[in-house]
Formats: sequence, structure tokens, C-alpha cells
Amino acid sequence: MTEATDILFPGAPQATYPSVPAHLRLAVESIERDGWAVLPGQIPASGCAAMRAAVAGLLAAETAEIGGAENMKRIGDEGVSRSPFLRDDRFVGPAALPDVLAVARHFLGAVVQLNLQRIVVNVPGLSHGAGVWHRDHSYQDFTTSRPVSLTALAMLDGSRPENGAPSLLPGSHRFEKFPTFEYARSRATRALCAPGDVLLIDSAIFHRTEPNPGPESRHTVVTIYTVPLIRQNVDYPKLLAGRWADDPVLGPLMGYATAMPASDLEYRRTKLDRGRRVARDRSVTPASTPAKDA
Ligand SMILES: O=C(O)CCC(=O)C(=O)O
Repeated sequence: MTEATDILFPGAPQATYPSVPAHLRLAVESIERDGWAVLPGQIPASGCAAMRAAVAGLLAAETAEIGGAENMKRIGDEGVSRSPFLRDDRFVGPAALPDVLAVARHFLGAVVQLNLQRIVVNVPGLSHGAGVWHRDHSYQDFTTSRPVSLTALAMLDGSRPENGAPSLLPGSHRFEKFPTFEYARSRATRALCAPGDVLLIDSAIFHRTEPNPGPESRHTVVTIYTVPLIRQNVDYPKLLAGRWADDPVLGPLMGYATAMPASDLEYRRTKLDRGRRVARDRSVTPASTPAKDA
């Protein structure tokens, strides 16, 4: 909507986002310029409650699998569940939210790949591995002209100072170096979300989880999406063994279409089958994503 004061110097170029659904344009522009945006109301309260209730069981199973709590602590994975969607279908929901995928496709291209999913539990009184300023792909300190990775943080309990809402450093996705702490302290902002909102960030923005003063733990389902040039955190096509391979949304997302060919011959055969295109061709038609208010 244009207001009376919206006057630009004659001829000055201006950004427009015609290919983005109208209700997502401000979020897309905010991610581009600031590195973050909140998509409100993505998960209903019942879904948040069901996922929250599943977390203890997931953590217990994963802790037993790795040989106990001491080992989780040793690898910095206390309060972290990994790939919950592999054990519990309810976590497929936050990985495949139509609005999130629409924004991801705008930035990353038609074929968006799931890099990882994890649950982060911010427990009152406990420090967390994500409590230091970090980018989501560790040790990758280059910047890119547009995002190559997006992180969706589904806030099951909402996020506010009272439960350790994460801090963000707006614009830091555009700079290789972390700024001085003086600058960071003066510009950092907290991501405030209602339960069921998704905080969507350029994975290169510096952010950190903040101490939770309690009394309740805060649960975040973190899903990372990348261009398919970046390898997945674990081999989802192998772990899924064909599940969802033919699903028009989940198949490409899980990485079936972009898994590493075993040989040049396999690469060539796949290319023949696809009529010469490789899977990450930006002209590949994405699976339809229903626009929220279309
Ligand atoms: O929800 C949060 O506190 C953010 C978690 C986080 O920064 C991460 O998983 O990288």
C-alpha cells in the first residue's frame, strides 16, 4: 500500500517482489536486508502441544542410543534432538510449511534441499551450545549475494525475554567478520514470537539463544534448507530408503533428486532421463505450494 509520504527521488531504482505472494513480500525483503523475519501463525496450538509432548521421548531414545547423558554432554548435544521427523511424522509439518517453502524457493531456487532438522530445548538455568554468537554453518565465514541457506525456527512455546528468546544481529549476514562486541551489544535485537510463529533467518546471520530465566523450558524446531550444492548434514535419502521419494514436495526436499551420483555414468544416465537438465536447474518447475491467501 502506498502512503502520502512514500515519495522517491525521480528515476531512483526501487526493489519490487512481483513473483512473491503478497503476504510474504515484507518477510522476503526483511530477510534480504536485515537477515530475518517472523512468519506469524504457522503452526496451530494443538500441533505445538503435540510436538512439545513428544520431545522427552525423543531425547530419551537418542540419549540411550549414544550411550547416556554423559556422552550427549560431551558432544554438546544436551537438549538437542536430531532429525526428529525420522522418528515421528508430526515433525514433517514444520519442515514442509507452505509459506516457509515459498520463501525458501524464492531465495534458493526451485529445488530446495533439507539440510537438517533438530529440536533445541532451552532449559531454565542451563547454558546451551547455541548460546554463543554463531552462524548456522560453522566455519563458513564468507558472504553471498543472496542466501544459500535459510533456517526456520518454529517456536512451539513462542519466544520472549521471559523464556530466553534468541538474539539476532540484523544485517550481519552481509559481513564476513563478526563486529566488535560494542557494536553487537548496541544493535542486537531479540526475536519475539507467539507460539506457532516461525522465525525465518538467512543462516548466515549471527544469532544466539539467550539464558532462559524460567520457569518453563522453551522448545524450538530448527529446520535448515539449502541450495543443493551444499551437502546434507546426514544422508536422508539413504535413511528414508524410498519413503516419500515420489511425493512432489517431500521427495525433492529430502534430497532424492539431488543425491550424489555414484559415478559419472550414473550422472549421465540421470541427465538423459531428465532431458539434459540437472536437478538443480532453476527452470525445473517446483512442486506447487498453495499460497496462504491466494
Ligand atoms: O531457539 C533458539 O534459541 C535458537 C537456536 C539456535 O540458535 C540454533 O539452533 O542454531
